[in-house]
Amino acid sequence: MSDAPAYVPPKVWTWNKESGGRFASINRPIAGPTHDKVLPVGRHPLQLYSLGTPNGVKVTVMLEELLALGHEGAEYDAWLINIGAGDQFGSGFVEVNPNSKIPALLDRSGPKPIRVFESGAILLYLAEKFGEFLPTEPTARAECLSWLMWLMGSAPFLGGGFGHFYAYAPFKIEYAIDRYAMEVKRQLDVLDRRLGESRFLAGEAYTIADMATWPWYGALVKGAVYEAGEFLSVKDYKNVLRWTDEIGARPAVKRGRMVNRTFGDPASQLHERHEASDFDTKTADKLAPAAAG
Ligand SMILES: N[C@@H](CCC(=O)N[C@@H](CS)C(=O)NCC(=O)O)C(=O)O
Repeated sequence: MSDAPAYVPPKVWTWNKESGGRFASINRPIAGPTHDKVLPVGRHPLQLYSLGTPNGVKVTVMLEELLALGHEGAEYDAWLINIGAGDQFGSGFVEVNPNSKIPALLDRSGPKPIRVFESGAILLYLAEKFGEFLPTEPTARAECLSWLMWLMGSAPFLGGGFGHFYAYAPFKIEYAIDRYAMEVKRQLDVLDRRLGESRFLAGEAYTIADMATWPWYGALVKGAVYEAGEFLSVKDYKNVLRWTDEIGARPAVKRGRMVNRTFGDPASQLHERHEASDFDTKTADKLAPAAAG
């Protein structure tokens, strides 16, 4: 094993603001707002404050799926929260999510706005509100909730563990990469075995468990996150690949993954979504074609 930089933990941990990691400028050991900022509110019943990361995409896919089924009450304004600039620490955002992380949802359809934070809770809230993508039959419902909770517990090992140490840490630590690569491959094998016996995670029907899992492990097996496809031999997980492709072909998924996206092909980035027509007229390539030339 290679030598890691020598480190002896002090008696009491103190905050090193210059830790050098990719997110050093936004990571803090304290909660609460850093500045006053009122959140914008659009005209639709649902206000989403988010960013096109895997956790954000879970919710925009769900909203686009609900709209595709004809649920007009699922119309939404998706506002961009720039986490690199610290928008998640604005007072208005913290009122909607005291945990200062995207995605956060405000349902203004009733007499009093209802806040929902944590992507898994948002999926469940929307599934119950509209009666979609959450089976009612007890066995399938239990499978759906089990896989949803599995994802919520597992993805931090992929993102905060493997992704952080493999792609973002200021130096490579073999022990950390090894530990999290092993866990992520184990998780991929869990998924692969399940998807070898079942078309979707909860059974024959596509549910919120798939919507939660696809933006993380689907992106991973396509080599789209952390440039780790080869390192993790993702091609071995054939059932996950089959499931990833089937979900990725859904029109609502194609739309959902564009919302609040700020990276990749400009034609795939819809920074804010306020109308269904925005997908045709307001992508980054169309809003700022002059910026390139
Ligand atoms: N468990 C949360 C995780 C959300 C999360 O980690 N969001 C990240 C972006 S993917 C974030 O907002 N990070 C900002 C920060 O940590 O300050 C959920 O699923 O909603």
